[in-house]
Amino acid sequence: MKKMNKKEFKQCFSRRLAEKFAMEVSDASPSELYQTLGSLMTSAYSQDWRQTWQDYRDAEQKQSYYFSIEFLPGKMLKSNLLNMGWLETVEAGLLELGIQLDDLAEIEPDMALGNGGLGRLASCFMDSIASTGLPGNGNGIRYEYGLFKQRFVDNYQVELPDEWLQKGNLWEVRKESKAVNVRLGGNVYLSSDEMGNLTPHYQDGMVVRAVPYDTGMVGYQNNIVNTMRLWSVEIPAEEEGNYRSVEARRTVEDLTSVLYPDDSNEAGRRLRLSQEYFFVSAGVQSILRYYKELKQPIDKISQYVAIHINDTHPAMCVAEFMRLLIDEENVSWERAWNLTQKVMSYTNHTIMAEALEKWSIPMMKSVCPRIYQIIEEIDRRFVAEMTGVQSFDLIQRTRIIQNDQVHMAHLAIIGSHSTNGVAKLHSDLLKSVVLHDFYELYPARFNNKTNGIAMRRWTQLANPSMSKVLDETIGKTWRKTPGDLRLLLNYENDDQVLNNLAAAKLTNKKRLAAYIQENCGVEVNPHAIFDVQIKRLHAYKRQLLNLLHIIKLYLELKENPDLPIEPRVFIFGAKAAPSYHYAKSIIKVINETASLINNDDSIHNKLKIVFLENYNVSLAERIIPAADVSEQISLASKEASGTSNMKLMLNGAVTIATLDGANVEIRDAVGDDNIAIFGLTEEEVYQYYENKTYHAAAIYEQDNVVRRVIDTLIDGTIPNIHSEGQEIFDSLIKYNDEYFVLRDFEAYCIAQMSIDKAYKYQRRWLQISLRNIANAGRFSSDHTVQRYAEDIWQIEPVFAHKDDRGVTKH
Ligand code: H53
Repeated sequence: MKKMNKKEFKQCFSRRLAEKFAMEVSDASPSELYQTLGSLMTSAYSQDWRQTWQDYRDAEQKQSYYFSIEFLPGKMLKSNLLNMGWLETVEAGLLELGIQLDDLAEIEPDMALGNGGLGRLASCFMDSIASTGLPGNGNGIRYEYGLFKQRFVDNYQVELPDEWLQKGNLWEVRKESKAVNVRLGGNVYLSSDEMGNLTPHYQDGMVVRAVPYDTGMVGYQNNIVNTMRLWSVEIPAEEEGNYRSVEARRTVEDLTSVLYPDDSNEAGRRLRLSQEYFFVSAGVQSILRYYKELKQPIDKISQYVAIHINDTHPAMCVAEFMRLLIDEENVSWERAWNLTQKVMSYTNHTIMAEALEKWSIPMMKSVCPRIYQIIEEIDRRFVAEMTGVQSFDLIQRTRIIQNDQVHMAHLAIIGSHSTNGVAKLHSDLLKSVVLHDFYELYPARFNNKTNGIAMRRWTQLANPSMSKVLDETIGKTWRKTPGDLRLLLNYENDDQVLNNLAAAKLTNKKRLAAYIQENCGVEVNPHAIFDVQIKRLHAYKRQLLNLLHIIKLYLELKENPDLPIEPRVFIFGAKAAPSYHYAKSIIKVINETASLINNDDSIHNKLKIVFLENYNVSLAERIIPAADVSEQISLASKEASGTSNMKLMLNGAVTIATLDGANVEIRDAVGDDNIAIFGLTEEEVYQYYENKTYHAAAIYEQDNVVRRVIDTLIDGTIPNIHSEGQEIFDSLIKYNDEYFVLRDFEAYCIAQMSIDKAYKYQRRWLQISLRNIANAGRFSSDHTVQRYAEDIWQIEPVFAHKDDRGVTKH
């Protein structure tokens, strides 16, 4: 990519502004300036984009395709500038033109085509795949409306549409010529020739056009630009006549209109199934079309193509790939099946039963009848193959079609060569409990790939103050090699370094405090502990446990305003699925508790609660660098991995956590003295399930503290929560507290006390914080994708084909 100095940049920028808008810098609005900068950037990397593509093709490299129903990149302006190696020059050049880069960055809407961890992980992977020079592509849906915008009205969550495309999207390129047709609905019947070959015949149904929009995924200063391909639906020109009515057009447009706002919780709707088939079919068709251009025999396809199924949503890749091979390419079933298993791999992201997709047979038959036929045949052959080898019960439990439902995880496991979990504990649980039957059948397919995060976004972009201290202390190699953060351990007794880190944290806290003041009208003390829980609102994540502890502190302070606790600001960020009543009630109760506590002068500002609206990637970039404490308090066994835990640790926050998901590996990385662990272990949780000995009501009866705290939900202490307070109270006492909040309450309070105590000894606290930063390097997603590349996809970086300056050798 062309490097520019400041002077050249300023010239180019002014010239481009004049060409595009016929304007001078002084006349242009931030939006026009943003458009200008963006267009300068895309034209600068487009040559590398084309070259990368050509290199992969010329070298006939195996490529991976990451199929994900969600991608959550957030804003791309600064991240692309950083990866292009332009950030400093552009920032300084703009400043000389009287422009703040951050003002332009603000213009860009967050690209929010995902709900939470799953989508964000996919985007961290896209960044890392390009940055490590791996030939990998993304494949997903270009939703017209991203995840809803959250507002609070009367302390309730209200959802507004996210019209992110309204002002255009300068990063995407519409690729009309790469469009494919996708068939949905109707009927299909098979005819057989004298050789017994079956041919499908389609009747009715609809054919829609899938048009790809490609976005360049710019690698970190390596001249590689990969592609994230998102599909949008259109009515094919030749079918216009069939779509005259408004309703008929709507049915088509709906396909890529909205992202389902549920996170790890399936809605099981027909439209969702149609969305899944739409992007699966479009993606697999375009892969095959490309492969055929290479003129290689079909039997070699697994040497060129790896398809990754991210959670079960794209599991139909298995059947669609089979369909194309047998129906379109005339490959026999056996050969096609062999190739399919070699090409496909699958990641499981949850053990929550309600998130493991199952589709009713009638629904699947009506959305994608041919796919259903193929799944039926896969299931029939699976049963036949296993009969006599495995027990009847095991076969019944593992087959794809059971009780009139199609089990998508079963399809993904049976149809692929690799199944992985996303943290050690999670992968172990898959083997020992959740997918144990499959582990018995296919032990070699199971593996772990602990999640990771795009280090550059979560340090260099989000936390420039800390990054500067790191540069001054350990040099700059950590920017490319996050493992070098360990060098920081040499400075754990260096007061100067500790103070510099503290000063950087304070800068970030002041910045967040200003944002809080502006957006919530709440004044917070930047010297207070900033205690952060940011993630989707879900009962298993236990925001309620956090709230109950806050209420306990409040009651204690009311009794004794001089209680010697460190002032704390509890910060929440969370969206609830619009249909998730209980989660919305928790939001309401936290907000009402915040109003009560924040306006109570008698506690001398020792406690504040801030629930920031519309938590998204950009807000995370503001909150995380300012955090002192990271709340990772899900019920053990329920959080597959978590990734905010890694981001917060990297930014020096101290974790208070259960031994769940990747918290276990964070504990191993920092050691017991640098993390506050509490609560039931996963084994203990399973024991309770087995013995059925948990009685939340008994804890409530016996424990005065618990009772006092819980009663505030229903005794009027917290105003305006009449029905929500009762609902939550009942969930705990009447319905026996599904996520063991009361059981873990005391242990949590003790762990919180240890946090309070540790913070009092600032030097020791700073040392703990430093050790967290120093040990976070292992959670780089660069590392994670390299493991996927080597162990699962068998793909290699293309650096081999480039010299040191990134110039392609021929
Ligand atoms: O995926 C994250 C994990 C996290 C898990 C999350 C997730 C979703 O966001 C949506 C669906 C799903 O099955 C899982 O809850 O623990 O860190 C990335 O692996």
